[in-house]
Amino acid sequence: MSFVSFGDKSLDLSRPHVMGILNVTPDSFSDGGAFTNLDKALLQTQRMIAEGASIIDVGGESTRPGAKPVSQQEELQRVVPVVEAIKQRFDTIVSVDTSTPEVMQESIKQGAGFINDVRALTREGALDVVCQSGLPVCLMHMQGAPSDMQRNPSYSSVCHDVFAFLLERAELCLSLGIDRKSIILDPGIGFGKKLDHNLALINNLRYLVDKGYEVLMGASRKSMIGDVLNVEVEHRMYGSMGVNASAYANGARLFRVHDVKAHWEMLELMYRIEREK
Ligand code: PT1
Repeated sequence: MSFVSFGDKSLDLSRPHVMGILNVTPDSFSDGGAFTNLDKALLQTQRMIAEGASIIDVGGESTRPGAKPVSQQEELQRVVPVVEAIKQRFDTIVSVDTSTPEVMQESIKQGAGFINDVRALTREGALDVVCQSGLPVCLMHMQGAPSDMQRNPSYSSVCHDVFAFLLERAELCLSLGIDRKSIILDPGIGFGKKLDHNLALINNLRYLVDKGYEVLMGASRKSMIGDVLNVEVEHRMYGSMGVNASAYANGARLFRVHDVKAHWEMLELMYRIEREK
């Protein structure tokens, strides 16, 4: 067993966990802003918990390719009331998908237990907030910014470049006193990456696990699945499960997904098989 504390709850990261996606943006890429009001967000939360989610990931900034930046005030107004409402009603871990230190801080006050930052704590003040909180953090790699990251992604060696960046950010966190087991690394599927970049990163995830870090995979319904299968976003669940099964086999233990039940069942079988020596 390998328990990591996420605020008022802890998770055994020797087994897989599903992080259910809760977009509170009006322009989300796959559920089209279906859950912008609080009641809908709570219903979706309840459903994802019932389907096996260990963590609910609340995000108020769309980071899909082409997405426009959001103001700090707008992000605060979208995210914080939802974090508060979930923590009042459900016994679950709330993750906040943000790069903005003020959003991190206010969400932590409302009981958020995990900081998920697609910019790996590079915004001024973000490192401080996370260090002070003692909470686990997900550090993700992105090349460029969402508005233009898919224009012409290029690397001299994608695995080398991405893993070196993540390890450098992780070592900075370690040096500031964050526990190694509280640092979760994420290659950032679709964030300034072509198909072959994404595939190579997934195939080589074990490298990060061997360095002693937990790995999070966020590939649910993304373009890389459309690129391989030629299917639209609403038909990417089976492809997502293939990617995530491969990531599990390569050592990932946290899975950020839309289709919670399907992934929970797939991962539970993989875990049970792996345990029986
Ligand atoms: C992710 C992630 C995230 N992805 C983490 N947080 C998004 N830790 C938001 C596409 O190619 O992978 N890890 N938060 C959503 N962003 C995208 C990016 C959505 C690319 C779609 C694509 O389709």
